[in-house]
Amino acid sequence: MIKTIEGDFSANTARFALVVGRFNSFVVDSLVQGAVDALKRHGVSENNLTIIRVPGAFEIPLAVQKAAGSNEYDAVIALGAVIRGGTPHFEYVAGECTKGLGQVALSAGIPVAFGVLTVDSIEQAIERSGTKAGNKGVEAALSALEMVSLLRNLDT
Ligand code: INI
Repeated sequence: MIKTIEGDFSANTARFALVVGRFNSFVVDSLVQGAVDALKRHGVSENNLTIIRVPGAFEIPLAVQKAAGSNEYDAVIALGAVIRGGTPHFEYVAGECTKGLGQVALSAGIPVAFGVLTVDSIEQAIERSGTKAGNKGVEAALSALEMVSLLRNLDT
């Protein structure tokens, strides 16, 4: 028989930090709303949710690293939106945010969920923040919840 180890959505006493970029807040607010709603619908209490706000996506990795190292949380959910403009700025912000979060995710010791949109247009951002392409905040929150449970199952 094949042994399978996986997580589920039952870790609803876990504590979550949501690290949120303020930039493009009209989109990011919907990601936050989706993430909070998803966690609450799975039984997570608002008392176990902390929102940490940073200026933009570039600042997200450092705040995630600090939150992950604080022993206050069981998982960290990064939420932001980088929308391509007419300048190369997008590439740098999106690249550094993604690279930084990848590094933090491996060293954090707790799950770090990636809910940062990197898109070409405002339309794509809207599509991925609660309209026809779902809500990346919901996805990130559910993956954090599942990963908390998986790590517990891997530890035992
Ligand atoms: N920050 C974002 O979160 N999204 C963006 O689309 C964005 N663009 O395109 O400029 C952005 N820039 C700000 C950046 O994250 C930093 O806050 C800023 O450079 C100060 O360090």
